Amino acid sequence: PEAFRSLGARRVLLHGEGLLVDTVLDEVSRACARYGGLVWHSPSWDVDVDLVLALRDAAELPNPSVEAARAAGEAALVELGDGETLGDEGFVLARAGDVTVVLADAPAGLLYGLFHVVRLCAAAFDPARPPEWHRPALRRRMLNHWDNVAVHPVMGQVERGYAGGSIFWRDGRSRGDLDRVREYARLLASCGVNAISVNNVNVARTEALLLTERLGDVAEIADVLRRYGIRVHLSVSFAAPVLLGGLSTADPLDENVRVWWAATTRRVYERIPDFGGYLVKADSEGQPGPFTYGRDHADGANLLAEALAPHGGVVHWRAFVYNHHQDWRDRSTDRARAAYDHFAPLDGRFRTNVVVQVKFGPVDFQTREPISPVLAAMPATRLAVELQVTQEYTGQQRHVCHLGPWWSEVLSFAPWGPGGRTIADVVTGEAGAGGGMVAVANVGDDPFWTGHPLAQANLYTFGRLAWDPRRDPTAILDEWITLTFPPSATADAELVRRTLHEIMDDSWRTYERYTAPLGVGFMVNPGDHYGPGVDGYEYTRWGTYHFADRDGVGVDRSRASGTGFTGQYPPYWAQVYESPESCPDELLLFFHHVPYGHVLHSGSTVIQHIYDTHFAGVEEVTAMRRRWQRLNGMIDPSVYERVAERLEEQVRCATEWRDQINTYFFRKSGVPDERGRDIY
Ligand code: GCW
Repeated sequence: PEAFRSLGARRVLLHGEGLLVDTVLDEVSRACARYGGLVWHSPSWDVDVDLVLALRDAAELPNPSVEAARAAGEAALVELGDGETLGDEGFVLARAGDVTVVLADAPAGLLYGLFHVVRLCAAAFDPARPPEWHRPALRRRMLNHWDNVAVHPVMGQVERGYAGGSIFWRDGRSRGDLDRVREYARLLASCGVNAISVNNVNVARTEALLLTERLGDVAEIADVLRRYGIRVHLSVSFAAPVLLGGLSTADPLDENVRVWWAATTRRVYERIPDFGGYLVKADSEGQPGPFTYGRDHADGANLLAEALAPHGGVVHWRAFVYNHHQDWRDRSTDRARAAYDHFAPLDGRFRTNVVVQVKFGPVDFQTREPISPVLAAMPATRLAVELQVTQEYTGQQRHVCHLGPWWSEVLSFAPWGPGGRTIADVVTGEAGAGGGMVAVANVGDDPFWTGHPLAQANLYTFGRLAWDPRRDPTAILDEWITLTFPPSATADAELVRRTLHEIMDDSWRTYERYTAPLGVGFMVNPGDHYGPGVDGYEYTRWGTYHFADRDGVGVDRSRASGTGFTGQYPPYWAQVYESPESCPDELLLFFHHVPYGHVLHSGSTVIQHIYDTHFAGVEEVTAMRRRWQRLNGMIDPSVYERVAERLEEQVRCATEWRDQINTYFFRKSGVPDERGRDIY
């Protein structure tokens, strides 16, 4: 609420009509009621104001200072050279005399403009502030909830959820607490998210019913989210025609199946006119899909796309397809290859309202892996990159792990070689027609929303990066810190800010240091994926192996002697990754099996690197804990305590990682630590 102080103390005039304009009015009114400001909704013209929020369709405005502000905004737009293309969500902010003006072409632009003013605080009213305009680079900025309606016997209410229960569902039904959903919508809009799917991609029986019998529950959520410019999407089961429709097949080329999807989808739009579309996990980890009928994923996706097309909906079809029944003895199958092998040949066959949603890495949201080659292999397909805000493999919201720098590396990766187009360019697409950014959500019914209060920064950063994927993640983090820990009577704001940067800026790299080394991945406990389990997955069916033996470690994915995965990249990276000499250190064990004595570019051997990074990682976490203690008494005690308690756990768990990894590799290799530190 503090962030609204600057706005709420001002005199604000709002001009325009529409659902989202009403939302802006409500936001401004609440802020003004709290901090003593005033608000008018046109046509009250005879007033002096500090801020005007107006739709540009207004003809001349009767109040001279308001009209001057509007004219200044228009002039700024012309000067900025992009006057005609603010789009549905963009806005311009300019000053005229003592007045700040926000102009937009559509109500959503005003809503985002309002939140921009809130973010700027007093700076929005600085007379010297030059004009600026903003428009999202990506049209769809989406979160996927892996929330179950019915509690799943293993996964619970939220699959891979680390922030309590679902904010939508409890014990098999809708929670009905729409106030919480409303606050959530507000939170999302303030960081730019405009689409969410409300149920798990693993669709079980109860969840399948959301498409039909329980559609009313989805409609209720949609009614709330709509007020903040957010569309609802639904994860559906590919087998729905059989499960729900009583058909004998879900074959995508069967006429009755097509008719069923068309009719069912029509009913969805009757209830939810702005419904976003379907999200599908098919032929993956036990979910049904087109393979059952001898069809491919283009056939499957196009079936749903055809049903959605008349209503303007879109299918997000996940590329996360691999054999999860691999025999660990089988060295010819490589899970990293699977998405490309399945999808790249289908390029050009997807309808225009299909977005193929690709996990950022070829395996599974690891702390470090290369960027998925699928993102460079389908120029004729709309591609979205999928990130994981929920920290399944990055500390499960018990560890501080700020993921902005990692996502930024993903987005700025240039798959065709340095200086070429980037992943951000791919998902933006020509004229914004790309598939956008999607992330698995990290929010639950926890009082801090995300379990770890500092994990909120990941949610915020995702939204801001989806708005502008080229932004510096540290600047985004700075924004979040300033908004979340505003100056107060008891806090030295600068100390708080500096301390949080010290704790968070490099926390992803710290996490990388004390967990699985050099890009090899996994080494987590099977099932819950928390904490070290070096051989946890080594002899399983999941296709995630490290192949450590007494001589060396890593997965040979070269073309010369390995699985050939390197060949899925365009030539520049295919060559760089192919040889251990040119492969970047941080990915060495992802691409190569090397001896423990192999010398890295850093000058260290692999084994010594493992020891050094693991000792360093724990020291860094201990320093985080110490730094946090400086803030005792300066911030809300409940936030302080929650973070302090989680830092204890992080120190414990990082120590466990360090000792298990170091001991494991010492025992395998027999090579002692050069510095003689404790290895067990
Ligand atoms: O990372 C894995 C998770 C599964 C998840 C799957 C997916 C929803 O361990 O819990 O299932 O990815 O992305 O579909």
